[in-house]
Amino acid sequence: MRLSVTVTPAAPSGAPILLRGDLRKNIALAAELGFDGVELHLARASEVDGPDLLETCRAAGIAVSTIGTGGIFTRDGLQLITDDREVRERCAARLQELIDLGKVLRAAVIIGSARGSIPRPDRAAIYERRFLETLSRLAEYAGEKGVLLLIEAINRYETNYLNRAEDVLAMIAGAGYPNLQVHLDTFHMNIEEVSPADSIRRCGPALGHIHFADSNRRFPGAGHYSFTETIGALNDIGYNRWIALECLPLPDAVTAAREGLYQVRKMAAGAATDCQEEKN
Ligand code: LER
Ligand code: MN
Repeated sequence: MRLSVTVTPAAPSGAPILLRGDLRKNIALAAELGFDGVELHLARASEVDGPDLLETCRAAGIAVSTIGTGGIFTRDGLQLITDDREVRERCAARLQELIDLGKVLRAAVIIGSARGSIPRPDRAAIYERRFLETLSRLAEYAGEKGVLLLIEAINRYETNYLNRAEDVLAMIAGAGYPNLQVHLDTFHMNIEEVSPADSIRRCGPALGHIHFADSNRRFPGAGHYSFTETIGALNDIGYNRWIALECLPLPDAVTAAREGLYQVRKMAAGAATDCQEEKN
C-alpha cells in the first residue's frame, strides 16, 4: 500500500484537501514529509501543465496517485446528473480533459462529487440510466487511453445516489468496463456502511482506491474511526493500491499531513505484526 496526500492549486475553504496553493512547493513538501505520491484535485485540466508536473514529481521521487475531480462541482457548479443537458455535457467534457491528463500523469481519475444529485428521487431509475450512459461513454474513452476510473461511494448528506460500497459495486458490475473500479472513503463509510471492513472484503479486487479521514474528517487518529479494522480488511483482500489522505487541514495542513502519515504507518505496521503473530 502506498500513501498519497491531497494537493490542489485552489479549493473551497471547507474542502477536505490538505496542501493548497503552489503545486511545485507542495509536491516537494509531500516528498519531504515521506509520502509516496500526491492526489491532485482540479476543476479543469488547464490548471496545470501535465508534462511539467510529471517532471516535478519525478524529480521529487513521487507519483501522482489519482486526480480528484470534485472541484468541477464544488468550484464550478457542473455535474453529471442534472436535467440541464448543457451542464451535463460541460461536466463530461471536463472529465474527458482530466482523463487525458490522467494518461499523461499515469494517474487514475475519480468520479465523486461531480456526479451531483438526482433532481427527482421519485424517478431515480430514469436518472440512474442516464448516469450509466454518460459513465459508459467516459469509461470507453478512458479505456482507450489506459486510464482507470474510480467511482466513489459518498454519504447521503452530500449526494443522493451511490452512497454505499454495494451500490457502486452493483453499478460497475452492470456497466461492465474493466477500467471502472470502486473507490471507498473511510469518512463516508463511517456514515453509510454497516461494517466498513466487511464492505471492503466484499469489494475485493474491485476496490481501486481508498481515502482515509477520521470520523470528524480530520487526520487518521484525530477521531474515533477504527482504522485498524479497515487496514486489516485491506490486508485480507491483498490491497496493493493507493491510500490517499483526504482530510481537513486542521490544526494546520502540515501537522495534519505529517501526523496522518505517521498514524497510518504505525497502524499498518501494527496490523502486519498482528497478522504475523496469527500465522505463528
Ligand atoms: C471526495 O473525495 C469526497 O470525499 C467528497 O466528500 C468531497 O468532499
Ligand atoms: Mn473522498
